[in-house]
Amino acid sequence: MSFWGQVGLQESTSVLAVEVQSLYDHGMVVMLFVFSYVGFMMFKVSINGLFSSEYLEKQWLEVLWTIFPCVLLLLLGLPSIKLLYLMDELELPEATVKIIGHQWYWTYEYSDALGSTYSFDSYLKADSSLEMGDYRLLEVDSRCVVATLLHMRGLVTSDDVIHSWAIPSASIKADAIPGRLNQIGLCFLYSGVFYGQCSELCGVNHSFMPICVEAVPVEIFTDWIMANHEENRNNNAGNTYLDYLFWLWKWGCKGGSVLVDVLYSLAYLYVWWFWAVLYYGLYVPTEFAVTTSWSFTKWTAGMCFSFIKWFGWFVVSPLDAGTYGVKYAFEQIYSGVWYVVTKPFEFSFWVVKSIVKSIFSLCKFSLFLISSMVSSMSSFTDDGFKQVVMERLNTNTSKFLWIIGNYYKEHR
Ligand SMILES: [Cu+2]
Repeated sequence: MSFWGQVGLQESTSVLAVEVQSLYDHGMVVMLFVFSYVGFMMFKVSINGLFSSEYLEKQWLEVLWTIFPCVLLLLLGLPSIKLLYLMDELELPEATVKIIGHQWYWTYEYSDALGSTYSFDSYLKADSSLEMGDYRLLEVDSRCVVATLLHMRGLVTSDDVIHSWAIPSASIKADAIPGRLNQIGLCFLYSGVFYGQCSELCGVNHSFMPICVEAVPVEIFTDWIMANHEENRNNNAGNTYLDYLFWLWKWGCKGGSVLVDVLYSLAYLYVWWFWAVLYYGLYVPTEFAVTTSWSFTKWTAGMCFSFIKWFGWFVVSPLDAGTYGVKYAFEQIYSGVWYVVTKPFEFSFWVVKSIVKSIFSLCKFSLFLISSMVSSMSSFTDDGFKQVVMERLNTNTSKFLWIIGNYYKEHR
């Protein structure tokens, strides 16, 4: 059954879905404007008997209706392209789920760095086993579990034909293609159960392989995954050859990471030394003090000193000092006018220089405006939202790394 709130897209449940839906709204606003304006013009032209006298042979009108649509297309295209890259690029995820499509069920696979691979199948829940509140044809026997507000990655593939793993409310859809891994970001904004369906026709039971993701707080996720890995490890104990390989791999990784750390620190120290100490610490402050503040201080001090001297004179004999002050002001104006009259070339050069300088600053400012517009257009969400999301992401990441780090220490 449909409700009024379901006319548009579903409520966003992931960080990127918020952006995607804002892009959708942005596009709708632009389209509404275009359709209403074009409709109005069509109506106006159709009832206007003097069309040819008003709209034909108007060069400026043609220029306008070429440039304006270009700007509109840019407004639609730029945020879309940027969002496309944001959705596709996943850097350093904290955890990975492998999602494998089968005819007609899904398999979810979680592996840890110690060689344990925990996987389970996720089938549609039959009507007879549905409980109160379960959605028919959407509920599964075991859900895919992910952590809320943690940078997680899904690797989607298939064992037989092409399927597609999709969760509309999180703006996720990735084709599951045999022999190929597609990656998706799984970063849900809050805990909950989110549903989707296979979105690529894959055979008779295509409609009966739903997707059900359960997003839980990071502590619960780690408890769940660690318990399952523990059980998995106990079941598969006693493989000495594999154990030896893992030992070799583990110590190789450790040596490599120490080497990388040392090289990185050296490079960092070098760069830091050059920029922080030599450039920003010594060169920039010295240059600033010498050029700007010194001349400015000298000029201000001179002016203050002259004014105090003149004021003392004004207190003693106001008439003389007042006359001198007026004369001084006139002299300043006169010398300015004299400079313009006697040195017209220098003066015009100064004027041209100032104009060029202001045009240059204006260009720089417009470039800055355009670039900030372009960069802000890809993110419609306000900074407060981003800040909250980033803070929680950071907290959850450190929690996750702390728990997982202890887990690896225990099993070393
Ligand atoms: Cu399918």
